[in-house]
Amino acid sequence: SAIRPRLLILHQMPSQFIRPLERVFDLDYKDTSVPVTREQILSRIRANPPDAMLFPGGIKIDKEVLSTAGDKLKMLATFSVGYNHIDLKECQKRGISIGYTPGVLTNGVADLGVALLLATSRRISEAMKKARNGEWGKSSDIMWMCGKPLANSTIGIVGLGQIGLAIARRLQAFSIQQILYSGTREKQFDSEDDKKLFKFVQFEKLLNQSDFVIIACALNEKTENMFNKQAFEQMKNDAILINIARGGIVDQEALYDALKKGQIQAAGLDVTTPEPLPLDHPLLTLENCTIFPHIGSADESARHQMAQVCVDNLLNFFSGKPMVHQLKIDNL
Ligand code: 8YV
Repeated sequence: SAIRPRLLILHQMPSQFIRPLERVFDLDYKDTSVPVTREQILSRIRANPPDAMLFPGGIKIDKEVLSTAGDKLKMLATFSVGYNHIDLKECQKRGISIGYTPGVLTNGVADLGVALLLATSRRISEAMKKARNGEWGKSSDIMWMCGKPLANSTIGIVGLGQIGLAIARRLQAFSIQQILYSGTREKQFDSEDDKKLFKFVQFEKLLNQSDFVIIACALNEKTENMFNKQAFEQMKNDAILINIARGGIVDQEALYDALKKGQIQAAGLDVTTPEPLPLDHPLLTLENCTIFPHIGSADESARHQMAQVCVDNLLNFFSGKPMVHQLKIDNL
């Protein structure tokens, strides 16, 4: 029988997604919830060079990984919409095709973005702690442990792509005043209401006019560390920063100083550098910094659809059909 292509799977997948793959591929898969280390990845590649790899957004597929795999590697399936973890130039040079999972996680990530904004603005982690440690009823401070209201506020969204726009649509329900957005291009809105609500502005203007700043853009050379000391100096002292995109967009040392000095009021991060954030990281000591463990797309529907898209991208590619979502490297 024809030799089956080898597929290296680098994260845990529910069995209903493994079964269709094992019918077509010679699988190199370890069903374990323990994250795989870089050394293990490289040694598994050396031991059995794959034709394809399936991996999450947190695993770096750089030149070393790609050259260790050599010419056999033809396709990458990333379980993510982000692709900053992949060396695209090296893939292009090697003629490697990339499948990814845009669209199916938009609602999930947008829901989590609103959840993180509310958790941060209404000090949920502090409140939970007080309810659990017996302060409730013992201190009248709780009555004035006030959060920041959304109504009549100005929201600034950095990157009004599918996810940024989905967050904006959700926030309209909170009687906000204005949505400023910055990024690569101005959007054309049809309705008069949208034309009034959404305003395309320069990054600096978004920083100094927004009550809530939401990072929803991709991580690339232009956006790396764009939230640095200078950026925080331009933000309102009572502004709240939310990051549901990539940790690398925020200079975390500058963020710590800004939060400590009250240069901004609070921050909510679903993404950090590195991930997981080390337990002794100073950001974890701040009451006004809410941190989630990168759960943006972790809702039943989004994650199962992402897994299905990864499976379909792989099966289609190796049967000569177009992927469901192929990353067009040349257009980037
Ligand atoms: C992924 C994400 O779940 O899609 C992305 O880019 O950040 C998340 O949805 C994460 O990268 C793990 O694969």
